[in-house]
Amino acid sequence: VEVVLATGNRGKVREWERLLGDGAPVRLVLPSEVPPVEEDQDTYQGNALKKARSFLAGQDRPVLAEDSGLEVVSLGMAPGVRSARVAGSDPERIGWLLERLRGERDRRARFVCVAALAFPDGRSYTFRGELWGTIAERPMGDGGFGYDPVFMPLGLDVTLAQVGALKDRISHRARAARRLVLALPLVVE
Ligand code: ITT
Repeated sequence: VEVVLATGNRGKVREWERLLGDGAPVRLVLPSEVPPVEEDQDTYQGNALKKARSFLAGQDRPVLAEDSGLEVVSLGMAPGVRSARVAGSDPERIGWLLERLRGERDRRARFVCVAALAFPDGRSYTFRGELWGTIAERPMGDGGFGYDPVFMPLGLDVTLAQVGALKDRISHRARAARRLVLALPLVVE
């Protein structure tokens, strides 16, 4: 089945292409432009559904969109759904986070991804994945995107920006993608 991927984030596009690449029962279609949608919902699910549905207009194929974020325990699970809105560039975001956690011993955090699949007939389904870990004292590695250089998955002593292809097996996005692939035969008509 052909699925249109609606995201303006290059890092996400690269990962979804790998996650739903060879072997998956999906052919990802990448639109040349994805108009920004105001992410004003207070849940990942709400924002993911809003992004998927807003791109559905004029489409005859199902649309996949996702909303994701980083939740830090000692910050009351912030920045969470607002992760893309703190500071500007990726390095600025990381600076904002490390500044806030300076001297903090509790560095527990999790990544969350909610993928929404919306169909032209009005149906939609969401799939969630999480990855727990800790926030490093300083950025390490240059793989991935966003907060990856400061996120150390539980049980590893390197960051997500240092794990290479392993990210596609353990990430919040990989887990959401796996659930989507498992449900796919039951939800496509
Ligand atoms: P779209 O809405 O167009 O998909 P976006 O970048 O605005 O792109 P989000 O609103 O979902 O996407 O923002 C999620 C932010 O959380 C993202 O910009 C990163 O800063 C961070 N994030 C999400 N997944 C991540 C990952 O796998 N690694 C590192 N940071 C991640």
